[in-house]
This record gives sequence, structure tokens and C-alpha cells, in this order.
Amino acid sequence: MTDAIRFTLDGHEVEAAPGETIWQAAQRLGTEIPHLCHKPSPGYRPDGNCRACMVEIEGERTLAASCIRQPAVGMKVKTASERAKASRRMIFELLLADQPAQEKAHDPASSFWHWAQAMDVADSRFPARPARPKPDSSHPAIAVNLDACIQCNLCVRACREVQVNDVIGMAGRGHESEIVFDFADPMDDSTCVACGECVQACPTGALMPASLLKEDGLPGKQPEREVDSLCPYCGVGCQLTFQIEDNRILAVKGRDGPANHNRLCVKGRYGFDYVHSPERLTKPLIRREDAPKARALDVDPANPLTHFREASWEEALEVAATGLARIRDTHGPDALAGFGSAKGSNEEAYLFQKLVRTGFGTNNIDHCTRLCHASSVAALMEGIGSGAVTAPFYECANSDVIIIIGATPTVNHPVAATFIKNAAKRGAKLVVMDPRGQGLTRHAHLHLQFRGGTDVALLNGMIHTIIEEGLTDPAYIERFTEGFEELKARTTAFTPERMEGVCGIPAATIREVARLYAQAKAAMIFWGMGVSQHTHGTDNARCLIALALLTGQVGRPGTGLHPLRGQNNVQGASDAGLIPMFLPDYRPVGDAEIRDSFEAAWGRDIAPHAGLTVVEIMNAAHRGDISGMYIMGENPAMSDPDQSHVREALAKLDHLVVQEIFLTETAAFADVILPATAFPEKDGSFTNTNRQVQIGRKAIDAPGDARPDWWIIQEIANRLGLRWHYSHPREAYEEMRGLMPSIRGISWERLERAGSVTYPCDSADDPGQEVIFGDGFPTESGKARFVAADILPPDEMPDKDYPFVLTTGRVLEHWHTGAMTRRATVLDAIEPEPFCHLSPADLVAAGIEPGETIRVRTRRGAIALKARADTDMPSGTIFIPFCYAEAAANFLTNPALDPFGKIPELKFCAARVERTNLEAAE
Ligand SMILES: Nc1nc2c(c(=O)[nH]1)N[C@H]1C(S)=C(S)[C@@H](COP(=O)(O)OP(=O)(O)OC[C@H]3O[C@@H](n4cnc5c(=O)[nH]c(N)nc54)[C@H](O)[C@@H]3O)O[C@H]1N2
Ligand SMILES: Nc1nc2c(c(=O)[nH]1)N[C@H]1C(S)=C(S)[C@@H](COP(=O)(O)OP(=O)(O)OC[C@H]3O[C@@H](n4cnc5c(=O)[nH]c(N)nc54)[C@H](O)[C@@H]3O)O[C@H]1N2
Ligand SMILES: [Mo]
Repeated sequence: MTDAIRFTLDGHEVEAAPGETIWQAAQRLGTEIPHLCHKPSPGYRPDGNCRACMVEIEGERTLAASCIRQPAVGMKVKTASERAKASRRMIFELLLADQPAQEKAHDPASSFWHWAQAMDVADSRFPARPARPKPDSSHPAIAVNLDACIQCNLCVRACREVQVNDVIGMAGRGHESEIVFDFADPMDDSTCVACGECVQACPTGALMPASLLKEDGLPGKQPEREVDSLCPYCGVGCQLTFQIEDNRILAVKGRDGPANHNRLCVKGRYGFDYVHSPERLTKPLIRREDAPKARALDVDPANPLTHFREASWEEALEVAATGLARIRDTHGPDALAGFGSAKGSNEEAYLFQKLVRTGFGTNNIDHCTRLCHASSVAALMEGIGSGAVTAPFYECANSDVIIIIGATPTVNHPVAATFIKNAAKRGAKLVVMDPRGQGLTRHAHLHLQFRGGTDVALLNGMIHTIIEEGLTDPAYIERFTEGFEELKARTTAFTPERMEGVCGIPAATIREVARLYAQAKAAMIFWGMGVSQHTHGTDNARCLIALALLTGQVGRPGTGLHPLRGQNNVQGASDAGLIPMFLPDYRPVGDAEIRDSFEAAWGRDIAPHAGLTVVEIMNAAHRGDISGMYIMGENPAMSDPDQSHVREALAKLDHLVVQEIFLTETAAFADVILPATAFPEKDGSFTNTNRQVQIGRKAIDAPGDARPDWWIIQEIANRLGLRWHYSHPREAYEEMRGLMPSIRGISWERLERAGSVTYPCDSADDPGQEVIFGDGFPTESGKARFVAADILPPDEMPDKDYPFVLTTGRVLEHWHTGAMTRRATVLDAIEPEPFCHLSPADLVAAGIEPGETIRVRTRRGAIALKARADTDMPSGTIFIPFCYAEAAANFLTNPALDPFGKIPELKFCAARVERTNLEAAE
């Protein structure tokens, strides 16, 4: 150790690292010092308020709190002197006086009771406080029993400093002080987002998962074992631990993974019980002959036997495969298509595309990435030769400017958002570019609330400014890019002064943000669906790439381009080849040499032409050009635009095989339904938005006859004439690794050991590359390419008949089509019904009361739902989340496609708002 501090700990000469506290040094050297208000976890600042960790320092009159005190050279510290021990016992006795008796402890396994027992403190000489705070059981996930609160302040730090939600505070002084939520509201009425960080931090059980308590506040079921795994929801890839009793998940804890450092959000922590839903599919099902597809959606997912009959696996697989083979052999391979899943593992994605390519014989294989970042990936592949992020999201810790455009991380990537908020607190300047207000606005230096659909105008205004004002990095442009002159020529007309009229942001502000970004030492851009889900989504992303290349804001610490990936394995599924134009690792299927190498590896021919994309496949099915489909873990009857059309297409298919965990709106149209295991019921690797490959482990047994996806895919493959014999996902992974240079250095065995490795990773001793492209790009010339974009309006603009802009998206508690989260008790209790969000001014103008049922209509359909006043909405725009089947937003959306990414314009169409109670009154 350089500059180590030599001091004496309990009579031994030891060394502390600079900045290390006595508590930390002691802990590292194996000496445990009691602690309550101190949480040795990343992001937690020691506070030294509870005095449970007092130690004696020779020559000092008073004892010192070891969690905040750093040793000095030559200091003599005694952690176990009688004086220190007596003082610590006194503290525990004082605290014990106010605690519920041990037999009535909410959490007998809490840190408080652990230390009380270790120190042999069983009762107290001191009187208890007369008034005991009442329990607050208002929240479905978090039980609040402040009679156990010791005011150690950890929950306040958890809420304010770690997750930066600013809900919990300390009110009152001295003896009167207490923990409050907002203005002493009941927990459920507060602005709490239920991330549970406070629960995980609480050392006494004053804040606990409600799932672990009985109604009287006493412990209920207790976990008997724990399994380390991952969160099944978003692309952040939080590591977590499932706590299990009797094959049921009782609770979930955050783990110290690279992407989350013990943090979780409400879905990861409290959204797990969908796996125990009584509506899980447990038996293979075959459509009954008396159940026509025209009335498919009459089926009740809780009782499918009105439309389906149960079958053995043998029979169901036979019917499933025979139907597919028949279509292949009579109408040709391109009459078939497959939708794989970004909720399945890498191995499952790899096997699925291999099945479609070699068993069906077509490249008609796609997945939800098409509705998601397809346009971003198209622009990134074209511009920098790689579709993944150039740096992990936590690089923002090293940025001084952070742009968030068309993404709402506090809702959709809540744990990533905590690191962005941490950066803002540290002083980084956040610039939010979004037509709607959102959770990060409060932390932002600037919020550019521009007109929806005008990103190219705003961004071209910035590009123009940077070039015109000489703010580019000429050395970077010269060395690492091509096409600058063309970009310059094509953006000269886009002055901020002219763009102001298009996007609604004052020219001076456009210039200010351009300068801020260009002159930052390190700046990072995050983007999401507001950028990608447009008919000009690829152009939007091209502009973001151009900004980074002009200024050299890529390839260094704190810089980068980060399209926040959505599903937990959308990065991995795309890497594994679940895409119609690419074989694994984005190798073009049209390239004969590449095809040869895969044909050699797989022993089968691969069709030379790229396949159709998601929306194109649905259109082909509607026309009758595609008549058979295999859909695994995807719910297009809810997630694709223009639902009426999609559902007609699904009903027209001669043969539809759906592999699911629930009887979804899509499965309702199936001829055969194959019951799959859910995330915690199987092993597999998953790749998060940061390119981190991580291991998900089987924690519980699947219900009934549900089988792992990889097993089912293999059974279908073998019935289509392929001879596969994988006996565990690791074998599929190793085969895939042999074909994918990006993960060459990440063996399954290494994954099991390390839990997480970042790709690209070339060899067993390559630690994995986090910030990439510092020395060039994986393009033919090694240089990145500028691609200029012109201004195009959205496909369908508001007009007299449809005066509003409808934009769609998500809410924190629900996942996409709701298949999982509407069956997660806590999540559905928090957001149980659909709302259309309108600006308060628009509500007043239309004479609509909040809570009133309205009808929203577009040229494609209409749905009825309640109105909600939302101050984040700009006037003239309405927002509907697409998770509610009873008011499915995608009946309304426009299927018009971006020509490059083939992504539909889910963020913009023209809509009308109608009052329904008027009709009732008439
Ligand atoms: N709770 C929850 N989290 C999720 C998901 C979920 O279903 N629920 N889904 C996951 C998936 S797959 C994905 S892809 C991500 C998506 O995560 P995000 O990309 O954050 O997705 P959205 O909420 O769809 O849209 C983001 C923002 O785009 C803005 N926007 C609308 N129109 C425009 C525009 O024209 N320009 C710009 N710049 N912005 C616009 C909206 O106001 C909104 O704030 O979330 C992931 N995380
Ligand atoms: N209007 C509108 N529409 C949109 C969007 C939008 O912003 N607005 N966003 C788009 C985006 S970004 C995306 S990513 C798509 C998402 O669209 P989808 O992928 O269709 O949506 P999910 O609800 O996530 O569907 C996943 C399905 O997998 C099932 N599942 C979960 N785990 C497993 C498993 O282990 N095995 C199997 N076999 N099945 C499993 C779930 O029950 C669920 O039905 O939606 C798109 N649609
Ligand atoms: Mo997505």
C-alpha cells in the first residue's frame, strides 16, 4: 500500500489505506465492530450518529465513532476495551428500552437483534418512551412499524442520497424527532416509488417487506434458502437474491452487481409473484375444434378449457411441429415466421433463431427489438459499425454534461436513473430533452420541452451551432471520422434561429445546449423510445451520433452513446441473431462467405435473403403470404401497432404455436400453446444494456408440466428433422460462443464464477471492455461515418378531426403488455387501471373532470378509459400506457414504419378525445 497509515489495532501493528475509516480497516482485518447506522455498502455515507461502533483511542478523553473516524499514523485503537464495550452496551440498552420486546420483534433477524444478542444485551434498565408510533400498513409492499425505529437515519440516506427519491425525512427535534414520508403522510399516500432501498437499509425491521409479516406485525413465513440471480424485467440487469420458502419466492434482496450495487426498483423487489399466479400455464393446450379463432379473445386465462383442451407434451409437440412442417413443405419456408423473445436467455434466443433458419429454412425471424431500438441500431451500425452502447450507464459518474433525450429512466430504468441522479447531485449538468415533463426534470440543469416529433430540427440546430461556432474537435474528426464535409454542407441551412420555429425551443437555448455539450470535458448521451419510435427514428439517432463524433465525446471515460436497452435480454437476443438480416454477432445473412461459415457449423443451408421484420410479418400474415408462426415469449396482440389489423392477422394464420407462461391475448389465437418455465425457474445467461453478460439461476421449480424454453425449442427442432441434443443451456452457450467473437473470452464456467463479464471480451484473461472505441471503430475503414438527416414530419399530423397528438409508453409499475405485472399483486395494487394523461389545461378546455371516462379515437380505433390530469403533459398532447388489455393503446397507434429500422411510429399519431358521459346523458 502506498501512503498506508500505520496504526495499532488491539495491540497489533496494522495499516489502513488513505481515506479508510477505523471501522473499515478493522472489518477488512477481521475485527467486527458493532454498527447500526453504518451500512458498509456502495453509496452510503457513514454518519456516526448511533454510537454503536464506539472505540477507545489511547490518549483521547472521549470514545470515537469508528465508522467516521480515520486512523492517524501511530494511533493506538482499542476496539474491545472495557470502556468501549460498556459504552456500546449502554447504547444498545437505551435503544432496547424503546424497541418492541424481542418476542414481538418485527424482524428478529435484523442487524439490531443480531448485535444485541452478540453483545448479550437482553433487557434494559431504562424506561420506554410513553408514546409508541402506530403501525402504518397502508402500502401494499412496505410495512412501516416505527415503534422499532432507532432514528439511525439510514432510510433517509437510502431515500435521499442513494436512490435520490427525496421522500423520507426526519421531522421534529431531539426526543420528538421521527421519520416521516413527505409531510407525515401515510406511506401509501406519499410520493414513495417503493424502490425498497429504505427497507433494505433498515437495521431494525421498522421498515420491512410486507410479504414477510403477518397482519399483527409479527414475522410470518421466513425464507429458508436464498438463490442469487437477476431481475427479470428491464435491461439494467440488476443482480438480486430470491428468498424462498417451500418453492415460493417470499422476498427479494438487491445484490452488489456492477449495474446496481444492491439497488432495485419496485418491480425487481416487489414484482416477483407473477410466477406464482394461479393463471400460469401448466399443461400443453390444443385448440378445441368448436372454438373459432374469430372469438379467440372470449377465453378467460384462468379457465382456458372453454377454448382449449389439455394434451400431453408428446401430442402437443407433435401437433405443433407437424403443422409447421406441413406449411413449410407445401407453401415454402417463407410462409413461416418466428418471433423469439427478449425475455428468454441468450441460449434460448440463439436456439430459436437457429431453429427458424435451419428447421423452417427462412430468415423470417425477429423480436421486440424491432418495436424498440431497431432504428437506433440501424443508425449505430451504419455510423460506428456496432449497435450496442459505447459505455455503461454508470460512466455518467465521470461526465460533466449528461443529455437524456426521449427516455424516462426514473420510470423505465429506475436503477440506472439513480446513478444519473447521483451524478447530477455531484454537479454534472443534466439536460433533459423531452416533450413531456418527467422524473429527471427536477434534477436537470435544463429541460428542453420541445414539440414531439421534431428531434431532427432540434439536434440539427445543435450540430449547426457546433460547426458554425468552431466548437468541433478537428483532430478527432480528422483521425476518427469520415463524411464531415457533407454533414457540414447539409446542415448549413439548419440554423437554430430557423429550427426554433420547428421545434419550439428558443435559438439561444439551442445554442447554449450545443456549447454546453461541445465544451464539456466529458459528456454522455442517453436515449430511448422517444427518439427511436418514429418514422424518422433512424435520422434522430444519426443526429445524436453526429453530435458525439463532432466533439469527440465518445471512447473516453464519462463520454459515450447509450441507447438504454429495454428488455432484460434484448441486447443478448439481438447479439444471438434473433434478427431477420443478421446471423449471430450482426453478421449479414446476405454475405455468402459468412453464410458458408454458419452453414458449416450448423450443417444446414441458410436462406440467402434477409427475412421480414415484425410489422412486415404481421402484414404478410394478413395478406395470407405467411400462414404459420411460432411465437415464444412475445405478445404482439398487445404490443404491435394497429391491433385490429394484427389480431385479424393472427386469426388468419393456419397454424400458430405460442410458447408462454400465461394465456396472453396472443396465445388466445394459438392452435397449440406450450407452457414454459418463468425466469426464476431456469438457468441461463442474459446480457444487459451495459453489454454485461450475467447468469440467472434456477431458484424454484416450475408449476405443473411447464418446461424450460430451450427444451421446448429443441423438441420442436427435432420434430422438424434437426438432430439436437443439448442437455443444459451451457452447451448451447458454448456453441454460440464459438461462433461469436464478441464473447469469445467469456466461458460459461467463467460466467458462473464471476456472475457478470462485459463484452467485447477476447480471452479468458481479458477483463472485458467497458468504454469502447477510444482508438477507432469496427467499420471497414476503422472510421466512424457522419450521416446527415433532413427534417421530416411524423407520418400522421394532428388536424381538424383529430386535433391531439397521442403518444404512448409506460408506467413504473407495469411491464409492457401487462402479462407479468398485472399478475404481480403489489404492482397491480399500485396501478390497477388504465388512464389517459392530459394536461390540466386541456382537461378544463374540454370540460372533462379528472377520473371521468373518456373515449380516445384515432383513424384505426377507439378505446375508453379514465382521464388523469398530468402537469407533465404539454397542452395538445395526450399519453396512454400500453399495458392495459381493457383499454389497449395499440388499437390506436400508427403502423407506419421508419424505412431503415422498420420501427413503427408508436410515439406519435393524431387522436381525438370524446366525452362518454355526454352520450349517456343524451
Ligand atoms: N416500468 C417499465 N419499465 C420498462 C418497460 C416497461 O414496460 N415498463 N419497458 C422496457 C423497454 S422494452 C423499453 S424499450 C424501455 C423504454 O424506456 P423509454 O425509452 O424511457 O420509454 P418510453 O416511456 O416509451 O418513452 C420515453 C420518452 O419519450 C418521450 N417522447 C415522446 N415523443 C417524443 C419525441 O418525439 N421526441 C423525444 N425526444 N421524446 C419523445 C416521452 O415523453 C417519454 O418520456 O423501458 C424498459 N423499462
Ligand atoms: N403503443 C406502444 N407499443 C409498444 C411500445 C410503446 O412504447 N408504445 N413499445 C414497444 C417496445 S419498446 C417493446 S420492447 C415491445 C414489447 O413487446 P412484447 O415483447 O410483446 O411485450 P411483453 O409484455 O414484454 O411480452 C413478453 C411476453 O413474454 C412472456 N414471458 C415472460 N417470461 C417468459 C419466459 O421465460 N418464457 C416465455 N416463453 N415467455 C415469457 C410474458 O408473459 C409476455 O407475454 O412493445 C412495443 N410496443
Ligand atoms: Mo423495448
